[in-house]
Amino acid sequence: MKKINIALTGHTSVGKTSFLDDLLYDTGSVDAPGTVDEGKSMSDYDEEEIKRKISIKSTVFSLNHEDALINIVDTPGSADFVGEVVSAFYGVDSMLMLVDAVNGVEIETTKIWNRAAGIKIPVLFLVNKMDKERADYRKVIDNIKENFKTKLLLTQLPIGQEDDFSGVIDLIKMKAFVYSESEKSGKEQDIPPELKDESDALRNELIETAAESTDELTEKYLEGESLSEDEIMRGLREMVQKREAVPVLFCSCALNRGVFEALNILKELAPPSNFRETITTLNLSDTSKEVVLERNKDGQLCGIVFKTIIDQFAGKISILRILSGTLHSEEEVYNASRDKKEKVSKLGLPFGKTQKSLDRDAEEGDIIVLTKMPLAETGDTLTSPAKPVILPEMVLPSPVHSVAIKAENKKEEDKLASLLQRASEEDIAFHVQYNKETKQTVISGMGELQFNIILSRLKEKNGIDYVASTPLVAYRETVQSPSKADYKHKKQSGGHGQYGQVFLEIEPLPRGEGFEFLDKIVGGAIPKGYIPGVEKGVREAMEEGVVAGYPVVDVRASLVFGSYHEVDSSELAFKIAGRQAFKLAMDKAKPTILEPVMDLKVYVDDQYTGDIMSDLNSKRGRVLGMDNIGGGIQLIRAKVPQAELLKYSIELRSMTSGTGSFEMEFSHYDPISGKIAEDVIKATAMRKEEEAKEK
Ligand SMILES: Nc1nc2c(ncn2[C@@H]2O[C@H](COP(=O)(O)OP(=O)(O)OP(=O)(O)O)[C@@H](O)[C@H]2O)c(=O)[nH]1
Ligand SMILES: [Mg+2]
Repeated sequence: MKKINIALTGHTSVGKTSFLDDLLYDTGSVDAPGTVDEGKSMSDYDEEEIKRKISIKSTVFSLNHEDALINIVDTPGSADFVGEVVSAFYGVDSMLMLVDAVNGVEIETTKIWNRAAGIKIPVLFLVNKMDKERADYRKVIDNIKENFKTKLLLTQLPIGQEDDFSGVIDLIKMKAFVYSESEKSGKEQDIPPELKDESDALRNELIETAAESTDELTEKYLEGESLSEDEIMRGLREMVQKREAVPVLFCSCALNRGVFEALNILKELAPPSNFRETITTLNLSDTSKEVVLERNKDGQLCGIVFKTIIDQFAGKISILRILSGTLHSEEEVYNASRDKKEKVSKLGLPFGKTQKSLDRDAEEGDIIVLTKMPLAETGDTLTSPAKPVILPEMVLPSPVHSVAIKAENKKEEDKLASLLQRASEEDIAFHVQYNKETKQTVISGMGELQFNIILSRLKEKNGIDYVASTPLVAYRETVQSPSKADYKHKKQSGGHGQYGQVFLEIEPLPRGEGFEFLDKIVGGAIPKGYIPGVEKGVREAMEEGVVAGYPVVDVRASLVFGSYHEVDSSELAFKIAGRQAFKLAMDKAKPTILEPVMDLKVYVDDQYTGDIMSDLNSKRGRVLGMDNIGGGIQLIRAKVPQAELLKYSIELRSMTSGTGSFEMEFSHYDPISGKIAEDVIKATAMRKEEEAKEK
C-alpha cells in the first residue's frame, strides 16, 4: 500500500483545519462535517482551540483513500506555535501549503516556505477560499510565482470564483468536477467550452514539464509519442519530489468544493513515504559516524517521536513516525535518546483525539500512536537494541519571549514547576528553566499567545495562581584595567588566632574566557597547602562583584606574594584574605557591568522597515544589514542588548499589526556605562532591598 505523510501548513486562518474537517467528511471517515466556527472541528478539539477558534497544536489523522494510506498532520499557523510545524516536518515527507485566494502569500507563508527549503521538503500549494469576495486565482498564481521563483504546475483550473466557484478542472484527466449543491465530490463532466482553450494550453505545459523529469519520458516526448495519464503523473511526481516544481490546487472549504479533487491529486503527486530510499542516522557509540538505513520494512527499526500529547485520562501519548523497519505490538524497543529500553504496548493509528486500532505490524512509512511510554519525548529516536543508531537532533526555533513566573502561594511552587515541565513536553518550543543567576523560574517560547494558553490552563484546570513578571537580565561584571591589592587577615581572639596575607594582581581577560587563577608564589611565601584557599576566596568574591553584586567574569587573578604564621594560618584564613584582596583589587580595576547582547533577526513587511530600524536605534541596537527574502518580506539583522528586548515580541507585533516576527540568540556581553549602568545599579539595589524585606 502506498503511504503518504503530509503536513498542512500556512499562515493562520487560511483554512487548514477546515480542509481537514472537510476531507474527513468527504472520505467517509466521519459521518458529519466538523467546523472550526461551531467549535465542532475534529482537529481543533482542545478546549482552548474551541474557545479561540484557532489551532494551537498539530493533530494527526490517518485515513484510507483508494489504494493509499494518507496521514495528514494539521499544523497551527500562528507564529507562536511554530514549534509544532517544525516538529511535524520530522513526521512527514511533504507539505500542502494553503494560501488564501484573496490575501495570497502572507508572512508565515514565506517563513514556512523558507523552512521547507532548508530541509528540502517537497511542497504542494492549495489556494483556499475560492468563494471569497475578491478571490482572484490568476493574481494568487502570479503572487506565488513572484515570491518563490519556482515553477508552478497548474494541474487544476478553478471553475468560476467568488460566488460562482463551482468546482475544478482536472488537467491530467481533462475532466471538470462540478458541484451544484453540497456534495462530497464534484460530478465528473466535460470541460466547459469557455475554458477548453485555456485547459488545453495548460495541459500541454504540464506534459512538457512531465517530459523533462526523466530521460525516458523526454525521449518519448521528443519522438512525438503521447504520454499516458500514468506517465504524466509519474513525471510530475518526480518534479515535485526533486522540488523542481510545485503543484497548485484550488478549493473552497467553506463550500466544501474542490476538497475531494485536491485529495485525488495529492494522492498522486505528493511523494510516498519511501521516495527517498535511505535515511541517514548516526552510530550511537560514535556519533561522528553515519549509518545509512534502507527505508523499507525489512531493515532495522528506526523511528522518531515527533509529537507528544499529555492526555488527562490516557496519560502520555507519543506519535511515532517509522522511518525504517517494522515494529510489533508488545515489542521492546530501545530509546536511543534516553539510552533505555522501553516496551511498546498496543499500536494505533492516529485519528485526532482518538485512535484507530491497527491489526497489523507497523512498518516503514507508518505514523502510529503509542501509549504508556513514560520515557519517550518528542525528538527521541526509537530503534532496536541490537544495533543502536540515533537520528540527528531536532533543530528547533530559538525562543523569542520570556517571562519569570512564580506561584502566588509558595507551597505550590513544586506543583507549578512540574506542570510547566509537562507543558514543555507537549510543546517543544516551550521551555522552563530555573535561572541560578537571577534566582527566577523563567518560561521561554515563541510569544504571548502561547504563554497565555499554557498559563490559563494552569489556572483554570489546576487552580494554580501565579505571578508573572519581566525576567531579570543576567548581568555580569568585569574589570577593564589591571590592578593589585593586598589584604592581611589577622584575628586574635583567645586560643588559636587567624592569619593570612595575600598580594593579588588582577587583569582583564578577553570576553568569554571566564576566570584564570595563577599561582606565582616563589620561595614559599605562602605554603602550598594554603593556596587553594586563596583561589576559593577569589572565586567566592567573584560570585558577587563590587559594582552591583553580579557575577564577575573574564578576569585573571595572580597570587604573587603573601605571608603566613606558623600557628595561626589556615586555609580558611587565606580564603578570607583572598576574597578581600580580590574585592579591593577589583575596586581599583575600573570595574564595570556587562550586559548580554543578542543577535536579532527581524522579519517584517517592507512597509514597516523604517519604523523597525528607528525603534532598533532607540533600543541601542546596531543594525548589521537588511535582505529582501521574498514575499515582500525584509530580514533585518541587528545586535541589540537583551535588556531592550524583554518585551520585543509584544512590541514588534503591535508595530507591525501582528505580522512581524523575529528570532534571537545570545551573541556576547558588552560593558555598559553612564546613565544606563547607574539605572541598573539602582534597580538592583532596590530589588535586593525588597527581597531582604520579604525574608
Ligand atoms: N470564506 C471562506 N472561509 C473559510 C474557508 N475555509 C475556511 N474558512 C474560514 O476561515 C477561518 C479559519 O479557518 P481554519 O480552518 O481554522 O484556518 P486554519 O488555517 O486552520 O487556522 P489556524 O489553525 O489558526 O492556523 C474559519 O472561520 C473558517 O470558517 C473558505 O473556503 N472560504
Ligand atoms: Mg487550524
